[in-house]
Amino acid sequence: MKKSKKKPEAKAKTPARKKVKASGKTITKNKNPKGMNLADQLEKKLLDRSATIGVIGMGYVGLPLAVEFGRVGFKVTGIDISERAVKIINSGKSHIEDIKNYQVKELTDLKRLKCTTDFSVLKNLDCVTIAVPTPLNKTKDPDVSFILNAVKEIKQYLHKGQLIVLESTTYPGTTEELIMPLLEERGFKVGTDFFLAFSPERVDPGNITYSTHNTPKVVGGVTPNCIKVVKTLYEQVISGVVPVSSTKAAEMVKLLENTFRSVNIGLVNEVALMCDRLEIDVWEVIDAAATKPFGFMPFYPGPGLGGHCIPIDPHYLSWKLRSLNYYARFIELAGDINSGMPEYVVEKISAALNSQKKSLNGAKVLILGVAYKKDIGDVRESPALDILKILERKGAKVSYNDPYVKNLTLDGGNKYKSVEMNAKNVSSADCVAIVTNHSDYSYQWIVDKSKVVVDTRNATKNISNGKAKIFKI
Ligand code: SAJ
Repeated sequence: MKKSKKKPEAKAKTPARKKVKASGKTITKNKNPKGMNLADQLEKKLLDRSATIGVIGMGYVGLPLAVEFGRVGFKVTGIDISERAVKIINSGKSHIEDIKNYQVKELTDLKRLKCTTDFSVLKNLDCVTIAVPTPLNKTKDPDVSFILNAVKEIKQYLHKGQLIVLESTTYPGTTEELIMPLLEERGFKVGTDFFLAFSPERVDPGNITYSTHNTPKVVGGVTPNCIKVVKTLYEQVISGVVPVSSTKAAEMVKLLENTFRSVNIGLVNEVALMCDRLEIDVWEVIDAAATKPFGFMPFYPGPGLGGHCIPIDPHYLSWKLRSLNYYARFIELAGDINSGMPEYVVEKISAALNSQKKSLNGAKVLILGVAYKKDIGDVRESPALDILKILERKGAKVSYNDPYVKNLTLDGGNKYKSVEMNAKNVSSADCVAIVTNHSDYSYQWIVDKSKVVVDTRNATKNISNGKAKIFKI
């Protein structure tokens, strides 16, 4: 019998390069010890940073998340269908306001962040988070097509030991009723072969206090192993991971957060309509109520509800409940009131023009601020767009200024360019309407130069009336 050749004693390996965890504990890159199940193996790779992370959707949620993972030492692959976004990020730049270029460049230089439109990279990724849009379609029903497209790609490359996390806001049940069956069609068992979880994003665009790394993260898993690995994943980058009992609970947490805002904004918008009829200054009333140190949280009236979340997410919840024969009255009522605010603002502009013996038809109206909230440039679902459209329809000659939004195309096709904020443009307008209260504006100067001002944000609260008459909502 051939003598088996004894393998020369393997040379003692130099100890694996020690890496120091953010917490100061050293971690070493060991081989996966025999006998660990896939969840334990993934957990170990997360702790020693050898796990590879994928983020599908390089938008206002995905890019900050990718940056956080890259910053603590993970190798991150960003996946997006937009060639433009991929190109910008790979060139070391950011295409979203909350992430600065240097934050991307740091990581691309270190080869810790690379983006691609090629989903086949998924076959080499240990963890994949999905941060794609979840809009409403024309009939105000959930449009989960972006999630489904991402999941179909993931399914193709799903492999043992992989963790899939949905972050996009969606109706309760999406993860386990829609995604899980699709992925299990590959013959893998969730919780044993692969792991599936939901963790709502809580990005507040423009918020300089709270960003991804210091906003507590709720996580829900399909099985105990799923919750274990998703908790470990986010614990590497976020202080405060909050596990809940299921993915449905985690999906519902997010919808409660945003429905809470939408309903309270709807309430305060209705209070504004009531105070208008009572000839009471709603802003004074809210400020006074806000002096109550307990049991009250101020919300403020506005021109309507903008953004890609608050006007939309609650309708994911009411849609799901309709399928269970329940009518979510608060959500629908708040939606009615909030979506009626642009019309109310136009009524105020009409009243302001009347005070100057002018009619809306033919009047020159200057809108200040078209972003959906102050100090950002995002116009998605912005009520300013509705106000512009209604004013156009009623024959007004509309222009706008927004330091964050240089150009604007209304879905009807009309194109606008932000006009200069100069005395000529302001004084020549028959009415100036403050729709987004950017901090850049000098409100005293605006009131001094305007014939009449409509203020939808109480931006002129500290301004002496100047020569213009101020109409507040
Ligand atoms: N608005 C009012 N009155 C208020 C507060 C807001 O009219 O008292 C309007 C705003 O002008 C804006 C809209 O409502 O048009 C939404 O405002 P928002 O402050 O909720 O801002 P978003 O939608 O950019 O961010 C929200 C997050 N905001 C906060 O938590 C403060 C949070 O609800 C979510 O984390 C995030 O959406 C999301 O991604 O879901």
